[in-house]
Amino acid sequence: MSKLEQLPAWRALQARRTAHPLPVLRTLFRNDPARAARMQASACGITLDYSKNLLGEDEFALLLALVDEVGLAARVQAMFAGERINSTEARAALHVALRSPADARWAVGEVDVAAEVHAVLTRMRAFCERVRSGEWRGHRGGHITDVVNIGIGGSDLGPAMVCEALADCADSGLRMHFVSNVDGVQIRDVMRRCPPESTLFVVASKTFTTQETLANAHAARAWLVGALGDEAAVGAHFVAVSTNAAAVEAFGIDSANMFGFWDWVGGRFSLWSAIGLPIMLALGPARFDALLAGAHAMDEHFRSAPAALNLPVLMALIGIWNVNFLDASSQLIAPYHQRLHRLPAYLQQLDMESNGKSVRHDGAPVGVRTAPVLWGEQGINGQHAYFQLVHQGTQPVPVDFIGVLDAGREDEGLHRIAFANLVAQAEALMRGRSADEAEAEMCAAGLPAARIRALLPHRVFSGNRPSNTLLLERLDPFMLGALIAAYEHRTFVQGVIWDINSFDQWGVELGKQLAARVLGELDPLAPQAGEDAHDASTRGLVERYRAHLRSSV
Ligand code: G6Q
Repeated sequence: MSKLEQLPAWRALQARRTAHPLPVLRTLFRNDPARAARMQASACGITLDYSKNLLGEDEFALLLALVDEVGLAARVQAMFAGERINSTEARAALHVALRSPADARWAVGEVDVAAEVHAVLTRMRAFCERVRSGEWRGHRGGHITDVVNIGIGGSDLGPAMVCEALADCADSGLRMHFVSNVDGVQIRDVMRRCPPESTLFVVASKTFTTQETLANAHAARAWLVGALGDEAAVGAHFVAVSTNAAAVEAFGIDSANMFGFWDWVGGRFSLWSAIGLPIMLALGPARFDALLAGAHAMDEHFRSAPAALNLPVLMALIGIWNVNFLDASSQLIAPYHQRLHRLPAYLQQLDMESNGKSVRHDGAPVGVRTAPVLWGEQGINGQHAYFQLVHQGTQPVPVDFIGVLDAGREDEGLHRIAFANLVAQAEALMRGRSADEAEAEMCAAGLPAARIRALLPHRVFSGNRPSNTLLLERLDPFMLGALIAAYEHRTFVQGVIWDINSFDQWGVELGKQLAARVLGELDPLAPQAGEDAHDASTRGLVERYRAHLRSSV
């Protein structure tokens, strides 16, 4: 039995789960008129209603006790103090320093992190103002109309998601494009749409060694030089965001046009750093500052609010209950706002890359289930597709409904329809439809008794399916920053409870290594890989591709 399973609160939760049937939400709401008001918390313009979870008072109290038993406060302090909590890479995880005010004091070892962060922000602001105002000129003297971010994973998902989410307050007129896939399709689409003389490429890669990003960057560079007929054009059309200055220079980008960040910024926590350059280009420095301010406000809430009122802690505890005590193996993210349609993909990386681990800090097996499969897309579309399984499937799928109160546009009437659906879905999952209710509905519709009998099992919804509802007052930079930071800290808290390192990603490495080897073997002129190089299936796939190449020349 793991250390976690031996903690008194964990054991008590387990015992309750075994000895008591799950609470029935309809009954909980009926018997406790104050439940909804009590099981809410707000911070930074975001309200979390967690009352539609299968938690009674006792389970909730035990989850709060767990927070103390795992020593969360000390771990939070260690993160904010810049300790090397990413133990396997011997690095701090200090993304919170990226969004703190200029007069804050942060240090990693002897280094004054705050000064470095704000020096880069100052350079980013100056650069973005030049591009946005038209002062920055392309090689042929025209101003920039299109920005293409080339990056992948943490160097793509954050900026892509935020630029989309806040597109309504983008005022630069710049058209933003994101290229991450290396199959040639995305970059070709961009090349078709963008005029080379007015396109700026942002090559974003922490390591500047990532195969996909470098291959796309080289393709973009060849296209640009080919179109403008001059190698020297690269200087006016390429900037880089990286921690690897030497590799950036080797690529041909002047280090004056490189914006740096640091090894203590994990890729999936990096949108607040220079990786956010496309965001600042699209929205302007003031709105980027507001995004940082929202995240900082959530940081302050996270480190100061008591657990029972702490948004990220509550979200984490509910997740723990769902995963470890209700056996939920997935978590659905359902934003009811079109602009948030990339949020699930962003959160998928944040959570699954951080907590998709099976060993503890000390290398021993965790012993309990860790991160669920996180998935989703904007909720309205989901309702007409996969929500069927969420309502009537055989496995519990906890949902995070995310809604925005202020439509902020002229189409309030349409927005209201989306909001009504959010509320109705959460209610339907909670209430379900009993056999009596289903029968009464069919009787009222005049169905014959035999038909009612046949249909009844299909028309019953068990209900009692858990969900959170997160409401943002507005979708603006401040609240989006706060929302993202809340999920970041939720992930961290769960990592603390499971005693895993949420900041490394060794699982990504093996595939990368093998891909480099296979790429060489796909060359039809390269000698065939030896019998023992791969299993028969892998060898067969490689051979199939080589044969295809040979037959198509
Ligand atoms: C994020 C991961 C991963 C990373 C990409 C891109 O936490 O480490 O998604 O962001 O592999 O890496 P580079 O930025 O180094 O190109």
